[in-house]
Amino acid sequence: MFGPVESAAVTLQQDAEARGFLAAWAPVDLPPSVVDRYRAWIADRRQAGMGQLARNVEVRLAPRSRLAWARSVLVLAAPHRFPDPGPPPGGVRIGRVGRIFWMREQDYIQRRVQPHLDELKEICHRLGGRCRDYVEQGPLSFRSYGAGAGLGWIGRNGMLLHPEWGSYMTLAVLLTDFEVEAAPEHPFRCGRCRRCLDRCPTGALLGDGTLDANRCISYWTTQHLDLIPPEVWDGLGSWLFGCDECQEVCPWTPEAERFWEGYEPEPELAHPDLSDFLTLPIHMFAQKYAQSAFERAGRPRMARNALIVLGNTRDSAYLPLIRMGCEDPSPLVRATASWAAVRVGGRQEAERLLRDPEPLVCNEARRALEFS
Ligand code: B12
Ligand code: SF4
Ligand code: SF4
Repeated sequence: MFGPVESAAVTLQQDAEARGFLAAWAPVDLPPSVVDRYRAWIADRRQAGMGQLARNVEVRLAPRSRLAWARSVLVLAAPHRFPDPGPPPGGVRIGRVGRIFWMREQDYIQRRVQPHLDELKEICHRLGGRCRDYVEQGPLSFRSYGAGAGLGWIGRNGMLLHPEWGSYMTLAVLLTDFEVEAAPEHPFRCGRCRRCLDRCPTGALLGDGTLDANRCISYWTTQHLDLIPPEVWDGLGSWLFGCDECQEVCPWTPEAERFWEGYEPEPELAHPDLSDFLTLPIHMFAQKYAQSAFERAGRPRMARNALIVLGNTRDSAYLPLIRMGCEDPSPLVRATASWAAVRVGGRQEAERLLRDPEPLVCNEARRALEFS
């Protein structure tokens, strides 16, 4: 006997499944091996600049220390491997975006997933249970609970993999006080495959199902707040925001595209016009990218990322756009533009930035001229 031991838990799981989610139960207490792996990961500073992962470690690894009533976690997975909607006409659409960001994130979380979680919470209450939900926020390890629920295994690419759905899944969890038993562990199905390790452009995957965020493109492009060191630019290639290399290469990424019915990809998010980030006035940027991950990152960081993609082309045709970056009000953008300009042959643009009033900008312009 495994899984839910209360009929209320079975009812809740079935309701979640009827909504199109893959759903399964895990006990709230994590196995010691998971706790140790997490602690070692933090001790080795693999979290890079994501300080939040090193805070609240006790709650993350033992949620009962704060929510004493919690006994179990209902894990909900929704696939998002929709077909590529293709680029809209016009614009400079040469930057790649991770699939999960092809949806407006606040929109998919608040408008699509949250209402289901609210209804599931209501059902849980009617069944006499206590519960609390987490979609994107909150300090719980969704993948650990996914693996603990037997939904799949943690691949060498670090993702929770399902034998039919692959890894393109978004996860959400509902913490409850229902008693459940541990599900049997899903067998590890990576076998001798190492495709993701070989493909990762920056060597970020450590081989044990974790990664070093200091080397992960997704970290640099979506989480890092400041200048992206020029040493990592080559690895970033044409990734504008996020990275899917280690999922695309995986043989478990299903041939058949599969996505949850609530999800809709948007062409302007899948293939954004890079010139938007360098030319749009702030209110127009906020309007066009409202509620997307690009808005959360902010216009200057999107401009920073766009300049790296443009610089990495080493194509002088993009110099006029990079020149806009050299005149940007944000020092972060001007500093990045100095490196991008030199990469596409615009040394004069970088030389002009040697006289910039911001020390960050003239220092970077000097370094770009010296090292490129
Ligand atoms: C921080 C974070 C990142 C960071 C760090 C990623 C990392 N690998 O640690 C960065 C910014 C790099 C990142 C990138 C991405 N992310 Co992210 N990220 C998160 C977040 C917020 C926390 C993850 C975390 O705590 N990492 C620290 C590591 C050490 O912990 P962990 O990943 O939970 O790993 C544990 C398990 O693997 C467990 N474990 C290993 N083997 C086994 C076996 C068993 C039996 C058990 C029980 C447990 C277990 O041990 C580990 C340590 O405890 C989660 C959401 C959440 N709250 O969980 C999303 C999340 C993991 N990300 C997600 C996605 C989609 C991505 C990207 C694909 C986005 C993109 N296109 O760029 C990339 C993929 C990169 C990759 N290969 O992992 C999804 C993953 C879905 C899935 N199928 O796995 C999540 C769950 C978000 C969501 N709501 O769906 N992300
Ligand atoms: S998301 Fe990209 S950079 Fe990060 S581990 Fe996967 S392939 Fe490597
Ligand atoms: S590419 Fe191969 S090693 Fe990597 S997660 Fe997929 S099956 Fe596992």
